[in-house]
Amino acid sequence: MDTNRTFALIKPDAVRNNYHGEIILRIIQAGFTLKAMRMVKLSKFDAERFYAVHKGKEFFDRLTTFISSGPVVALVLEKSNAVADYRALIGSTNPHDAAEGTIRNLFGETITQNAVHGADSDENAQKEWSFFFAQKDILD
Ligand code: 3AN
Repeated sequence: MDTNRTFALIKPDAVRNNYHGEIILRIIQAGFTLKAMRMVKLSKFDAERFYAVHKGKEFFDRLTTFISSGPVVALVLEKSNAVADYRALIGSTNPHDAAEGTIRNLFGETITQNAVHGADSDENAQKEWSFFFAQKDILD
């Protein structure tokens, strides 16, 4: 399992607000290297597949409608301790609880429209980037 890579998604609210450039800059300045990047608009069907682990939860429809509402930027990021360090950089799921200076604190609006996603384990990171990228699209 690759412990030096994680998967990140810049969500439609951040792209709509033109925050995606600044978010990528902050990710790079925090020491991550971009290994793959792709901008895409998901269908509702694909959003439901991507967030399948949340199926049945009260917020599932709200979340998948939102994620398919506009373009997202999918990223594969490399750094030692990538999963944990990226989650520290973005802060808590709810922007109102996210620590000062974190990406969700700076750019998130609500628990659904929270600017970015980050994989929560090495295993999920790999599953999630495989949803957006073929192996050949990811730099060595
Ligand atoms: P995180 O992205 O911080 O790992 P998860 O995996 O628990 O959070 O949730 C996935 C996404 O579902 C979150 N990014 C958030 O947008 C949304 N979400 C989580 N909990 C709620 C909730 N109670 N109400 C609305 N949306 C939620």
